Amino acid sequence: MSALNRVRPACARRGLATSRAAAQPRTSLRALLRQEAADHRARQAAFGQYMRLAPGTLRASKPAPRAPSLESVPAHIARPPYAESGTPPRWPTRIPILAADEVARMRAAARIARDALALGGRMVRPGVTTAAIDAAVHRFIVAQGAYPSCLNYMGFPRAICTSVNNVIAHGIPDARALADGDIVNIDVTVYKDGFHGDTSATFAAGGVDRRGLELVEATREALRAAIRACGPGVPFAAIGRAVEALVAPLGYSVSEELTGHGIGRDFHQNPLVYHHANDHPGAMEPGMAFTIEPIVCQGAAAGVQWPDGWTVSTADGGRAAQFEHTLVITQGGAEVLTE
Ligand SMILES: [Co+2]
Repeated sequence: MSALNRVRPACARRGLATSRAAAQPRTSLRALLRQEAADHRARQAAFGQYMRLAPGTLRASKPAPRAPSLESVPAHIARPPYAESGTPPRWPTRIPILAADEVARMRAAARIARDALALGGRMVRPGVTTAAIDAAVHRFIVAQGAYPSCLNYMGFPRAICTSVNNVIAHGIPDARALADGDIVNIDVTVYKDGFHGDTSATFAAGGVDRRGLELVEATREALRAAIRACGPGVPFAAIGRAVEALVAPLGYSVSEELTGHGIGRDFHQNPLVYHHANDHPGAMEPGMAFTIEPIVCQGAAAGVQWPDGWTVSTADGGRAAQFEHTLVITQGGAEVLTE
């Protein structure tokens, strides 16, 4: 799961259908529909063939909001401190340096996350709901004696995030069946023995168009390039440079609003890991653990937050892809814990 830097709520943005109608009460419905059809054709030309999701897309199938169900986690499983309250502890200012035994515990959590993600990915196909994927991944994680870290993190209602097509991040699994041609990011974080491990990948449901597949492959490669850049003494800014060097020439943009993050005893902690070209200070040291999780967008990377308080989609409707690993800096480079 990404750390949220800043995203404007959907209602605060101009140009959405509702605010457009409100701002221009004299525009006829026919003119609005004509404009919408023209916008749709332009988007298809630019971004390819896929179903664009909007809050309304889910209205019919979306289950009523409900409190996260902690009963689905057996009582013997150790829970992170926010599991009941929903409120995570304050971020420590310093970046923790993990000892070898702590890295070993984190590696165990990370491998459960890796296996849970693989299980979720194997379920991706047209007709399967993201709620069904969530349920299966949840069952797998608790069967390993671990806690699905997203559950009730700041009130998040499910075990995993599922982000489809133009959803940038933090999509809530729901009763919408995946459509042929969807791309879906599944984001899994697991808490076990006092440590979190966090990983995500973007999967194809059925036949995804060429532009979608190219976006997914470029994002996968951007994560690989960013990991190759890591090592002791390397500035954190090298991550953003590596990602941008790969995706900017392809015409893609990188989200600045959602970032990677330190991880360990806390789900999210310092440092924030920026994936866009930046000159933020700080360098990697052996024992530091953090995620790299670039979100690469076909069009502009600016996001809008849906009324559910979680889902962030692109403002321009273009697709977004994301891959994520948790790594720890070693004396000689970096170990990817979720691989
Ligand atoms: Co994350």
